[in-house]
Formats: sequence, structure tokens, C-alpha cells
Amino acid sequence: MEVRLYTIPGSHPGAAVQLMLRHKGIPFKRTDLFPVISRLVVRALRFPGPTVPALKVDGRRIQGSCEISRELDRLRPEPPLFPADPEKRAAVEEVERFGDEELQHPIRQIIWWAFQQNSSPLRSYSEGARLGIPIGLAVRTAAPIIALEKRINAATDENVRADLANLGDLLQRVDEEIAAGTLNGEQLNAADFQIAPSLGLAMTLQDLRPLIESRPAGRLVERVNPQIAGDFPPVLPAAWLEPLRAASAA
Ligand SMILES: N[C@@H](CCC(=O)N[C@@H](CS)C(=O)NCC(=O)O)C(=O)O
Repeated sequence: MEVRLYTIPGSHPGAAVQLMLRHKGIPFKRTDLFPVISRLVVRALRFPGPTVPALKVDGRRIQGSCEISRELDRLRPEPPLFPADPEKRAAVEEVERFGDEELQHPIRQIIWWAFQQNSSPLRSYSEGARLGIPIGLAVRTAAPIIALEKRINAATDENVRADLANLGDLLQRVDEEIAAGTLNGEQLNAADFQIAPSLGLAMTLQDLRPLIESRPAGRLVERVNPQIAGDFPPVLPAAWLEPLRAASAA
């Protein structure tokens, strides 16, 4: 089986797919793309949509982390990414959907907003990436990419402030799913692999790390080890973090 993953350095759903491929023991090659340029490349490769992760398996194209998790289970059923019991499977599918549709995007908005304030941590996020040009050059020429990403992801002050105000509820949901055994159970599943990279990316921000690592959600990240590179010094306004801090203290 010939497998190639197209992703962007630091992409949390891209990290999710890498975790799932490793869980299955499926060898794969990886192509790292520049943000924004990735959209053109992925289209040129005739994937139906413009985003990564995008996977080619023996020439077949599968796009989107949730589509990919299902396809990997079809291709190699063991070890499974979804439980066999229909009720448990439905619970994992719902939490995976939550990770994909509700948790991923606010983290993406926060990180692109942060790069707009300070682009120097970008280098740390590119560690281990193979972009085809020196990382220093990529980082020095990143300003237009960051500006476009801010626009593409609507990473405005207003949205990011609202994301931070809502993050406490999202973390609470993750903790509840862990308590219910849907996440961080005996066997890791597609929802664990979906959610841990989003939390891992959030934890690259020094502002957010202490608010996540001390809770069950943080222990999930430690166990799954999504290997997201990056370290962002404090950048988020204290007033924007206040609701999250208050929720964490309560
Ligand atoms: N929910 C989708 C999200 C895909 C997505 O938005 N990917 C981002 C990277 S995390 C992307 O390709 N962005 C294009 C860009 O940054 O220009 C999934 O899980 O596959």
C-alpha cells in the first residue's frame, strides 16, 4: 500500500492523521506544504476540497480527518479506531465530530491571531518540517501568508476574544467525555486522536498551557503525545483570558 499524507507544519488535523496512521502501523510518506499555498497544491493534486490533511492511498484521494479515520479502519481494521459496539461507536463518532467541528477552528483562529501579533515563534512551529526551502527564509517571508490566514480563518480580535471566552466550555466537554470513558479509555480511538492534537496545539501557547495541562484534558494530551512543535510566549490580552481563568479556578 502506497500512502502519502499532504499536510501543513503544525496542522492539528494533520497531526491527528499521523497519529492514526502510526496507530495502525501503516507506513506513509509526508509532504509538508506552506499554509495558503497548500490550497493551490491540494487542488492541483485533484482533491475535492482545498484543505489538508489530504491522503493519497494507492492513487485514491481521501480528504478531511474524519473521512480519513473511517477509510483507515476500512483499509486496515486492526487495531480499530472505532469501537465495535454500536452505542460506543456512536459516542466516539459524536466526540470526533465535536473535535472536528467545534474544537479545531477556535484553536486555529487563536494561533493565527497570535502570529499576527508576533511572527518570531513561527520558527519553533516549523521544527522537523520539510518545506523544501530553508526554514529561516520561510519564516522571514511569512508576513503575507499570516495576513491571508488571518483573513481566511476570520481570526479577528472579536472572534478570538469570543473563542477564549468559550474555551472553558470546550475543555469542560473534553473532561466530561474522559470521565464517561469515551475519551482516554483503555483503547485510544479516533476521537482521542482528533482531540489531543487540537489541545496540544493550544498548549504551545504559554498563555493557555497551564490552564489545560492541570486538567484531565491535559493528561489526554500527555498520553496521546501528538508531537506538535511550537512554543509561543505570552501574547493573549489578560482581559480576554479572564473568563477562561475564572472557569478554570471554579
Ligand atoms: N475539519 C477539517 C479541517 C481542515 C482544515 O481547515 N485544514 C487547515 C489546516 S489545519 C487547512 O488546510 N488550511 C489551509 C490553509 O491554512 O491555507 C479536517 O479535520 O480535515
